[in-house]
Amino acid sequence: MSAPKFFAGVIEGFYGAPWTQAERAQLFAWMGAGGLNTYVYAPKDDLKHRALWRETYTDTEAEVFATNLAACRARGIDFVYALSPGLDFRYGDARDAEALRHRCAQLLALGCEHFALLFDDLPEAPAATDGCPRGSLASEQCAVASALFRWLRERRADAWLAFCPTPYCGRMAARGLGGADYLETVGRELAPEIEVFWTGPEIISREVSVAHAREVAAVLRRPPLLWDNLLANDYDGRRFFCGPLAGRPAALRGAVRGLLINPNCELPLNVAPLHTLARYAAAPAEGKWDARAAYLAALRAWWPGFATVGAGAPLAWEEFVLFCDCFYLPHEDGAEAEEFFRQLRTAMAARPAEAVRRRVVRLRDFCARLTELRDRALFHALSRRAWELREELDLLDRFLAATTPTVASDFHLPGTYRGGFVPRLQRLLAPRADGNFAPP
Ligand code: GDL
Repeated sequence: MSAPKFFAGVIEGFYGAPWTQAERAQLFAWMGAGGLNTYVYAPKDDLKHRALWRETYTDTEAEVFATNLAACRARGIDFVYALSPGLDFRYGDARDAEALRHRCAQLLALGCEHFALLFDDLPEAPAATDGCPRGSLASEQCAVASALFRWLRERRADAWLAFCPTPYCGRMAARGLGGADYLETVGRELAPEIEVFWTGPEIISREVSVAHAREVAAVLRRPPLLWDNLLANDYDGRRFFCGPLAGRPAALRGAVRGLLINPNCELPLNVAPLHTLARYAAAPAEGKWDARAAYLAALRAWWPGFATVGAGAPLAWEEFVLFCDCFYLPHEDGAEAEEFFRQLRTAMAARPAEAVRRRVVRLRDFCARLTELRDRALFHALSRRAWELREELDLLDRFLAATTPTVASDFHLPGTYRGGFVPRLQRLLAPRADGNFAPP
């Protein structure tokens, strides 16, 4: 018997503007080229995915799905259609179960066979036993998902369903989100063929170990399907992540059903994440997964996208790597950025610091020259983050050039530079080393 398929691919599952059709076409081309086999349609802020999940699609909207299904089919990618009815689902009300089936019927008619039912991010979840005739949220959700699965299987022998529990990471489970014994109930009551999404110990998990996956599998009575938010940036508009899938050993593949990344909201920023995912999925299970090496190879693949217009010198590879290392992973900066930071800190105490200034200026100029990128979509995706980095480097350069205790800049004036209500709020509470927050 052949080994079960390992699901490797992308979840469009972030908050904010969903990808455009042109972006999805690009995504499917990248995925196909990298051998990635699964795409999940789950954009949180697509109204009919979540807030208005009962409404049917218009013919025009249905056509868009038909196009995407065909594009995926042509590339060997399973298109998974996800629906998030949890915000206001009425458990035990036959009309809502019927609304789910109605929506799935629309997609079945278009040739979709892969579905997902998502119950993540429900603000009311902790207290939710009211409105649950079966006495628990987990039982209700399992009943809904299992019934839908049976209904799908009656129509398509190969129909496939995934389920996202309300507590979908270790921390949420430990806090009892969704009610007592939620995951145990899912293990017992959810039809065994249904896959269960899981994001790891945290929503954004720095590491997902084999031991962790096995523990979760024991409770769920099936290996989890990783919904991996490591490279998602919807929770912080100032950052993006082009780093590798680090913190997931190759052996983890044997302990989960698959790994799907929910990546940066800006599609053009996902070249390196997709490359490293493709490499991860193909890496020898026994070998050591060298995330950094995969990342550097991925940057090589991304580098042609940084071709510039005009007669100026091309951008420099060295600055490109440093720039990318400044937007590496949520919990760590890349090695070059880390080293650069150390140099900066040392230089600030030993001014004037000409050698470090040269490096600052090179990176600052790299940021400024991104305006010359031929790939305008890439430039637009990068520009606000690059602008911010450039501003900070410019200010540091002024400081490193001086010997005075303070430094003035006409371009960094209070109110405009680092201004705004949110930054003011941020200064009221500072994160401490133990992860708690306190007034600074
Ligand atoms: C989440 C949301 C996801 C979001 C991500 C990162 C899951 C299952 N749900 O909790 O939609 O993009 O965090 O902010 O991960």
